[in-house]
Amino acid sequence: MTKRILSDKQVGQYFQDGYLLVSGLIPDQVSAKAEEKMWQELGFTPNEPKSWEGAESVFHSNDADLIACYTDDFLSATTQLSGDEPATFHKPSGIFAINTYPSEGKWDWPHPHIDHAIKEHGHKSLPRPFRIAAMTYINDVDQHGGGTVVWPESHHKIRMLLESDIEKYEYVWKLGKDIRTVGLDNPVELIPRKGDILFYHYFCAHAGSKNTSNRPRFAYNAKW
Ligand SMILES: O=C(O)CCC(=O)C(=O)O
Ligand SMILES: [Fe+2]
Repeated sequence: MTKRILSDKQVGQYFQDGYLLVSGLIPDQVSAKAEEKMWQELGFTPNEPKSWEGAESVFHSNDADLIACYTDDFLSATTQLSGDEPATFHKPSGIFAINTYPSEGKWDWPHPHIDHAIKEHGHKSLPRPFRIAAMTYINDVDQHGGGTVVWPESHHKIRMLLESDIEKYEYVWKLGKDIRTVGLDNPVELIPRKGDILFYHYFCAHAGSKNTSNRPRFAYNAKW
């Protein structure tokens, strides 16, 4: 049995919008330790912008304090939203961070994409490219500070696009190329707090956004 960690309202919201931002699945001390460890592992110093100049966005680590954010409650919520068998969900053995560093210039709405849409990777649209994805934020994000942007209900529209021509859209990269034709509107810029998790559906249109704040945004991505 899956432990019911999320309310019916939260699960309903996920099905309606194609994403859900959840707080409270990672104890504060665990996310705080993860943030501290991220700084250490990267070798950067908070409040010293020079220390992260030219930093790469992507960062992998198998550090136990970083992995600790994947709590039992986190996994239970992942399982609950996907509707799949709990035994088929495993805790990631490492973290894959997508960190966003402060950059000059004006904030603007980013272009949407769906994941697993790289042609060379050859992911198929059916039955689905993956089950569910999660972004885990390990520090507070200000407005225009690199919060993920999501397009509510885009997963329904993209599903309809796929069903309009299943042969044409056999591969996710083909579907990804045409998502702008489905009338994606009203994007939402998320403003997550430390320890928040964004769960998103495999056809949820989303994007990273420019960080115009004065501190890096640290977040992990995982897919099941
Ligand atoms: O950085 C983000 O907020 C989103 C990243 C993303 O969409 C991706 O890496 O596929
Ligand atoms: Fe993405």
